[in-house]
Amino acid sequence: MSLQALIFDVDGTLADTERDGHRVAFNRAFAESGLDWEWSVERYGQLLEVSGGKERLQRYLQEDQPDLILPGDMKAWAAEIHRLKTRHYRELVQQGILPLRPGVKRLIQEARQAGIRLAIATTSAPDNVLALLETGLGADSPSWFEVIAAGDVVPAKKPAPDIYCYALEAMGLPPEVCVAIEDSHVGLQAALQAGLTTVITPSSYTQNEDFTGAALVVSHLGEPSKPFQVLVGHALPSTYFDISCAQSLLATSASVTGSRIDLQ
Ligand code: XBP
Ligand code: MG
Repeated sequence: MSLQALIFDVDGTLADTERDGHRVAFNRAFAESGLDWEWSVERYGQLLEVSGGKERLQRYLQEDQPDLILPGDMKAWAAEIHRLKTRHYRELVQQGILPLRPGVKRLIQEARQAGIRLAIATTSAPDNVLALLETGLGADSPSWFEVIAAGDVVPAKKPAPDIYCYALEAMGLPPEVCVAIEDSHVGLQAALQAGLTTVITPSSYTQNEDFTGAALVVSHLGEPSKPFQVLVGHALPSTYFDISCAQSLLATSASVTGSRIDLQ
């Protein structure tokens, strides 16, 4: 199969956004709402098991604030806090404190030059994605992505495959011609269930997660001057992740799938 598109996750993959971005933005939204809650680095790591900020907030309420009496419906309350959080997150991103991870910009530029199509599949809210792209890659960069599948566009968030299926459908492509780039176990489950060959670049919160099923796990996408470390799988002779590397992963996983079919 010939590679036609790369589908990028956002948080943890494009940039390490959770600890110093989303977590801090939540804490600022709590303070702005008169709540004396402070999500520590450790507690936030546990809450990341739930994807989606609004959903994460509801999990926190159930587990840590069971006696809290809300003025109204929990979902509406979470949506309002989340609206404040999104504003704080955008401000943090625009301050430039969340740089793109190694190799992200290079790979996106290479893909554009090679005519490989680009998409985003994330649980994060669309505003967050736009802020990160515009700050990291330039004001016109959102238009480089044929589809930015984000947030509530599908009701079932990762690990459900829905957001990847949505992106594939919007591009009119089957999964066999695309490679997904993720950083987490939850994201990997979503991509695999959508039938995608998946590369993992673990982020600070996901270092010790289970990446069984990934085609390749590398420390980061790497640069010619900053080689990646291969954690699982084979990438030789590449020392950084490029289009030819994505192409050969696709060819390998196609032959694996083929041999599985042959055995049945
Ligand atoms: C990561 C998430 C998001 C962010 C916060 O998404 O689970 O919920 O933590 O963003 P991904 P929101 O790795 O799929 O990019 O508060 O907007 O949900
Ligand atoms: Mg992620």
